[in-house]
Amino acid sequence: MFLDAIASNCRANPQKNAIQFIGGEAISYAQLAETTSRTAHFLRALGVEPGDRVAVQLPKCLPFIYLHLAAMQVGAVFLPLNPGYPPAELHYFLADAGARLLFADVTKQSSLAEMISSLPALQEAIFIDADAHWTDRVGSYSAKPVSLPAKPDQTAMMLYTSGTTSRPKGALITHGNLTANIKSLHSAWGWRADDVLLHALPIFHVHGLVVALHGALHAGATADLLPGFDAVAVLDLLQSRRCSVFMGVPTMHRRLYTHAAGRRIDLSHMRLLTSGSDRLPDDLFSGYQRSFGVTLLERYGMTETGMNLSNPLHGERRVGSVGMPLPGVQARIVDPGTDTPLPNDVVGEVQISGAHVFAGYWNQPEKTAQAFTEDGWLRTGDLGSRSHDGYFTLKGRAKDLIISGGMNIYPPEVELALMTHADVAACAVVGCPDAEWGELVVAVIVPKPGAAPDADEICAHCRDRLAAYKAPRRVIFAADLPRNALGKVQKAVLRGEVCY
Ligand code: MCA
Repeated sequence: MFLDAIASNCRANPQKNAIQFIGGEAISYAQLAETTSRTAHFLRALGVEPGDRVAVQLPKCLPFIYLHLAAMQVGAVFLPLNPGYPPAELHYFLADAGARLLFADVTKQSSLAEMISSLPALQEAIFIDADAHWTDRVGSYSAKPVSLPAKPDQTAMMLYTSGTTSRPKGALITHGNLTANIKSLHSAWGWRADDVLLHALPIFHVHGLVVALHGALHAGATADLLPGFDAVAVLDLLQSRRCSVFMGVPTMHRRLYTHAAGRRIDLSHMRLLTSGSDRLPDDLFSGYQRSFGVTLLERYGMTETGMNLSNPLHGERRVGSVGMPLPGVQARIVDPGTDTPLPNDVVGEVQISGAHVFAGYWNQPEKTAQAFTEDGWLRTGDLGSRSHDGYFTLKGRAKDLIISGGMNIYPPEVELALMTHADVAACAVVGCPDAEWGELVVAVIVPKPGAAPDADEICAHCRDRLAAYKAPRRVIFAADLPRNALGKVQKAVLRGEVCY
């Protein structure tokens, strides 16, 4: 299991740095093992049992990482939550998950107090100063690992993904899923113990947590953590020759490329630079080669699966393609109506199977059943084709989804928030192409008769209910929306009208 690999790295190289916060604290593998175990005993003392959901809404900090590993060590289900969720959104996740414990930032204590009191399953909310020494809090607990060895089919984490027709669903990721994914990436990307990962991603998503951080810890490598992404700092660190691996979303790579402003900056010492979470634009792929002397490795994953497809470490990294199935992953292109496999070069739905594919959605047997074909393949909802030599290319989405800065935003969620505004009679949310962000959220609003809503106020209304990244960047007022004969908004027509 993934946790066993970390434990063996701790035994093999206890003094080596596991995690180094740039400009801050560094911890060795021995300290990681010891404090994780103390945290696990702390959780046990709080009454956490296997299967309990332990929610964590913290910034990128060491306590987050200890709580993550410790929750998994005691067989609990780790539930990471975006620190940007306002109380209303957080309430939904905590209530839906039936979280037993919440760890949140001390600065949120007063704003969350009322919301927390309305959650019967939540036994305790613990507010943490992310900058304080975590060891002070857990130092009195045993440093011996809690011996509750995880079984492969036991849920390790629950990650919420939004739906096109429903509220967000908790995807259940098992210990077996995590292990399959990390072993596959270890071999495909050649992770090495002497790698140094420069980590600038958020750690509440699959990308930053499961692909990047787990990757480094599983390899016995060192993860250099930045609290957030800053193009100047990242480019300096990449040039410093200290790091060998960097993983980003296209918006990050765009900002690095823009910052280089045509200068030739040699990053060819980097062993691996990956791009994912959204499509990598062709001009960025070639611009990177020209400016930095490196070829980005584009790959494709999902919250429900972790990583599925990847361009090769050695061999052709094909522009516009997300590569081939990773070891242990099966991928096929099918007719989405019949689930029948299609020939090469024909566009259909990408479907995936393998030991890395999640166990289902929390408390949603119907949605789980809909997610899989009769013969057990996961329907990704992404459209793509496969070339004669096995490279997959994504061609669009069957689902109504916006990807902005690598974050998935489901228009129905934003529309639901907009519809609670007193002046909104009807609305539709679409993604418009944007060079930096990939897509930007644009809301088209039909005001109620006599109402004269203000665009800024509409955005503020959304931010009270949803994380800021989901709020519209542009609001357009219209007399009506283009609809088909059944009254359904024609989003493709709308995009044609409002995107420029
Ligand atoms: C920040 N803002 C955003 C986003 N991020 N708006 C839309 N989309 C976003 N992704 C808002 C902020 O709230 C702020 O609004 C304004 O944009 C400008 O913020 P800025 O400081 O420029 O942004 P940032 O803090 O630098 O963040 C940009 C970012 C970040 C670094 C690209 O979004 C990021 O870390 N993205 C990575 C997401 C990721 O890890 N995705 C993986 C999902 P205001 O100022 O008005 O408040 S997992 C996944 O997709 C699968 C499994 C996979 O394959 O990886």
